[in-house]
Amino acid sequence: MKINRSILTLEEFRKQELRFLPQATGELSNLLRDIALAAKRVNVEVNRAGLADLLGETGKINVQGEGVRQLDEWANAAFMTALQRGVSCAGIASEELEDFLSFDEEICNQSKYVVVLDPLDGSSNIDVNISIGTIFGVYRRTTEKGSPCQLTDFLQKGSHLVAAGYIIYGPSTMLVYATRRGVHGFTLDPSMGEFTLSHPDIQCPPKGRIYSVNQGNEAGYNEQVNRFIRGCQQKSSQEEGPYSLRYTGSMVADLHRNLLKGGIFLYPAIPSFPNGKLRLVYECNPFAFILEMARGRATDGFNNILDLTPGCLHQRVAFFAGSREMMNSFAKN
Ligand code: P6P
Repeated sequence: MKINRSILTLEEFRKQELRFLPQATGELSNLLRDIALAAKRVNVEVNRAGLADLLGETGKINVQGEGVRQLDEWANAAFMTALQRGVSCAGIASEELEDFLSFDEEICNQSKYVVVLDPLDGSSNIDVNISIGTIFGVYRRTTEKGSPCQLTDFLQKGSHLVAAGYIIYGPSTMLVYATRRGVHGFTLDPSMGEFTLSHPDIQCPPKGRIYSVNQGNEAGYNEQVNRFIRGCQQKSSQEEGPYSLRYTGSMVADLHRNLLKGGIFLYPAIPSFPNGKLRLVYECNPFAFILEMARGRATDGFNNILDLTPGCLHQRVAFFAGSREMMNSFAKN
């Protein structure tokens, strides 16, 4: 059956996809529904944060040593609730939780999936109205169904991801969802409260004119990174046309733009983050999976991100990701 790509809601898309996977139980499809439900709830709060006094710090410090904003906590609770009530997930690991959380209810223990989650990344941008996002990944658990999930379920390589995606809360709210069958973008239609298929079969252009890096950290970059950045700047004088530096300080916004338009995102190790700043389990692995499924690439400067075995939930890594030809140029430079 050929998928009818006219305006499809996420529900209709899920049902049509299941036709291609006769052996599927529908559990992953239900998990996607639960994530979309939480995303709609978070979207409402993000859109009214400025009015509802949900901005600002809670005064708490998370496991990262970073100030926890009210909306971070609220978003984490929204996704936890939707995933627990949806009973298609045995537990989660979240940026906002020091340890993983097993839902440990009989019906949840029967689920074959666990979710890794950054509920609201880039939240420092909330106060200045820059796009922020949720990042998620779905693993098939390695521990036995029927028992509570364990830490090992969450410390799998990114190459073991079954699905991954993000929601970007921007001028429009969009859910991008990747499986080994492809990457698709669904834009929230606020008039009916439904995510609708707006970007079928997303593929990252093999090269682009955008490089995304925090040049304020340049003094801490190694020679390979600085040589590549200089190369991007010098290309401005060649016939290929100018490169543009685009960096918002919101990973989801920067990587979403580069996924659609082509480009490279760099967050190297720096003295204040000697292992890199971004987290492997719930930020870099999901984006590496999405990019690889969209013909892009992601490394830590040496190894494919998806080949790394996480040592702990909040492990940080250097992260380079984007168009395949630009990534190859970076690797060779
Ligand atoms: P810097 C946001 O805090 C975040 O984790 C990512 O979303 C973003 O790409 C990065 O940090 C920005 O870090 O050090 O450039 O402000």
